[in-house]
Amino acid sequence: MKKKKLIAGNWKMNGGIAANDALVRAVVAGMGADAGCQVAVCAPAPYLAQVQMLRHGSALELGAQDVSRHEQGAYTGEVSAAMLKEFGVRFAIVGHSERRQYHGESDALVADKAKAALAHGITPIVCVGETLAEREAGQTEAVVKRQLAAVIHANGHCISEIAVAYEPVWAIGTGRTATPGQAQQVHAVLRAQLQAATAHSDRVAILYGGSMNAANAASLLAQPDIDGGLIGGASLKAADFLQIIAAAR
Ligand code: 3PY
Repeated sequence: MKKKKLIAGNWKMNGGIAANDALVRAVVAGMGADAGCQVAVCAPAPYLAQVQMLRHGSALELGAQDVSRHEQGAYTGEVSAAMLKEFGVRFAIVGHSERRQYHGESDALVADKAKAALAHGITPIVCVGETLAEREAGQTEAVVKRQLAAVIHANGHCISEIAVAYEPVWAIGTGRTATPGQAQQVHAVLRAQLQAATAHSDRVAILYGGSMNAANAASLLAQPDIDGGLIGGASLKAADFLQIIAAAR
């Protein structure tokens, strides 16, 4: 049976009570009872409860944009995996390049966050990707392999329970997208790395992220090793997000 693709919206620090209400209602109505692929929205933490209520009874899944490496305690501002789980969170993005870049997140921290999510039955969407300078220096493969290796090393036999998102940093929020060929090349490298790490690598969805939109989704999703998308700006517009979902069927 063909594996269902996963389309996850990353709202980033956008939204508001009224806007979320309209967006989620439109997405749920447009998806229907069976979207033909898995669909999730990763909302800012304060809105998780709202989205959880709005999605109730639908096929839309809930995701968070980050998770603490810690279980509980004196970690002001942090949100634990156990807390996310209580709100029905199924996915948590970890290691998005915006967190690596603006919050100094290391490979080791990202690996710990993935571990914390897995311990509570939440699928971490582990983001990897190279900067423009790294691409131009021919380091793309080495960078993404190093980032994924840290997560593989920390998570051992659980590694088949993660999802991976290849997000070239130069394609994030820039309107530039990797060509389907460029993306496929990196996805194949990640696939081989996962195959070497686990006999169950076929369970791992490898998503493409980085300005995927309604216009380019079909050609990216047609690549053999692209199992879905992590969608930024286009996930904030119901019509665009629904077109991407349709392309993933
Ligand atoms: C983008 O599409 O720009 C993203 O960063 C998705 O996570």
